[in-house]
Amino acid sequence: MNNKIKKAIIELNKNGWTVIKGFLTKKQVSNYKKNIFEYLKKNHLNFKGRHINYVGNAKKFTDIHSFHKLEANKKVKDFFYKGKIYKYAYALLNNSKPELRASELFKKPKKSGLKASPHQDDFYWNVKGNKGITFWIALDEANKKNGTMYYYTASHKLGLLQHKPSYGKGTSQTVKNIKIFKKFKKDYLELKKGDMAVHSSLVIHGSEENLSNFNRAGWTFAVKPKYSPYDKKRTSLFVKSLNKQIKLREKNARI
Ligand SMILES: O=C(O)CCC(=O)C(=O)O
Repeated sequence: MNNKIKKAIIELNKNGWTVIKGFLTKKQVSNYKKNIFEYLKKNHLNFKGRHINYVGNAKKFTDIHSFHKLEANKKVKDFFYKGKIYKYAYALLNNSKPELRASELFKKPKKSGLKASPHQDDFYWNVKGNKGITFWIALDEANKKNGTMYYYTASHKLGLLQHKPSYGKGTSQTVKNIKIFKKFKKDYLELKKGDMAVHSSLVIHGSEENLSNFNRAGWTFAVKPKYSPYDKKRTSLFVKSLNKQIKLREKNARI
């Protein structure tokens, strides 16, 4: 195991998140970004409901806020299973086989990108044991000005918390007890293209709107241990809440 991975394991356990600088080169970022964006340009209208969100009601490529079904693309799946990200996932999951449950793009366009209310990923994933990890690769620079992610450092130690509907596109649930946030330091990420943030599915995190003149795209891999099954009861409650919010959005868009 190399030193970068060792450091990542220590920080992830301590803080609930870590950053791997220069995970991809700028050239790799520009190639992957081009492929993903071309795929979305061609195919985004084939997706609806929970799989895609636009900043407004028009279904324009430039207005895509988030896309939640990139794992349907073979190249994306291969990038995970055949690349170095798999090695990180294996080590960070305590030497157990990782399973890619989803790959998403938080495209977050300039001047209009939406906020992600503070949440824990496992409230969406509903994986028994809550041992999942998210890998978030910066396809653009990300900082406080263009709606970078923030973490409530070490909040993963609280375990899974109660959430309530956020009514936000792309992140439909938010932590119910906001008083809890005061107990933790809020750390904002400063990422260059190709840096990769890694977080526990239990750490509380979110991001502000992007009202700047700079796009802020992040490409994510949601990973769980292969041996951990989904909790059916939690999944069905989550899906019910999500579908209710989507119906409401569609109704409001028609008014
Ligand atoms: O990219 C964002 O703004 C939010 C992403 C997020 O919440 C996540 O990857 O878990």
